[in-house]
Amino acid sequence: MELSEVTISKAIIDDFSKTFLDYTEIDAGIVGAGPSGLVCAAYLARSGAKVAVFERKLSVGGGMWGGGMMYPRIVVQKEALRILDDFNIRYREYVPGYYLANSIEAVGKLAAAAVDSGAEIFNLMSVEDVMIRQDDTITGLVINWTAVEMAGLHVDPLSISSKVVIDATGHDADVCRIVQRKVSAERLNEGRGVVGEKSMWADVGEKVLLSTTKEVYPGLIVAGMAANAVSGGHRMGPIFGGMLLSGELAAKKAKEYLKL
Ligand code: 48H
Ligand code: FE2
Repeated sequence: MELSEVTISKAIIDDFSKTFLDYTEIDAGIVGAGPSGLVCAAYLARSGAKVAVFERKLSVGGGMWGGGMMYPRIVVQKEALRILDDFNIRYREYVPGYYLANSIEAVGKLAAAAVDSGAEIFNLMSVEDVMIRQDDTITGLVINWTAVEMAGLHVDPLSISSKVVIDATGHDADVCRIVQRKVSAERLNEGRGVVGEKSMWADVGEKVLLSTTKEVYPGLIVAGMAANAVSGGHRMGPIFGGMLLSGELAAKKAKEYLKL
């Protein structure tokens, strides 16, 4: 059989265009495909939600690939081992209470779990705005190609309707900052707005994630490092149990919001 370049092109354009069209209306829009966003996507999609993850970069995985200072290893604490088990990520005990995993294996398996569960990942797309209706509820995301943003081109974005939005954008807490600009700090995060993250303190930073992971504005749930950035939680360095648990908790809160 002689291969046709045009058939290859048609296959790609046809399938992606149909998928993109289908995902203009979704249950949950997750912004950021770092560890918290991927875990959230996997658990939400498992419960039957129509889930899309929008990732600015070419690669998924956010800050997990690089482990600690480019040593591709992550540390995970006992409380989060069940999530590693769930996604078949291998680990070993280093000293009591500290478990080591390969950061490259972890990203690969988290991404596979999200996709296997039915979540659709859109890479190379940046969320640049949100839709908010009169009743102060987020109703969707405004997206554009990252390449447009990088080239500084004046190209208008497209919009996706989403019943719930999860900000999993890491240190920048991008979506929360957008909402703060578009409404006001007093209407976000129980009147506190985006506080900004505090200095390194792994123990406190990890533990507080379970309370900073929450709905900060109607229809907007914040997860992972963004959760601590919004509520003034400490950073924690390359220990990732909190990111995994926060992604799981964000999925639970989104499920409640969606009444699933
Ligand atoms: C589309 C966007 C946008 C946008 C950003 O940084 P991440 O890995 O986020 P988490 O919270 O899942 O994990 C944090 C972890 O990696 C980390 O940095 C830790 C534990 N740090 C501790 C410390 O002390 O430093 O991933 C966020 C993803 C990235 O891939 C971004 O490209 C993406 O979100 N993103 N995608 N539209 N507007 N903004
Ligand atoms: Fe970080």
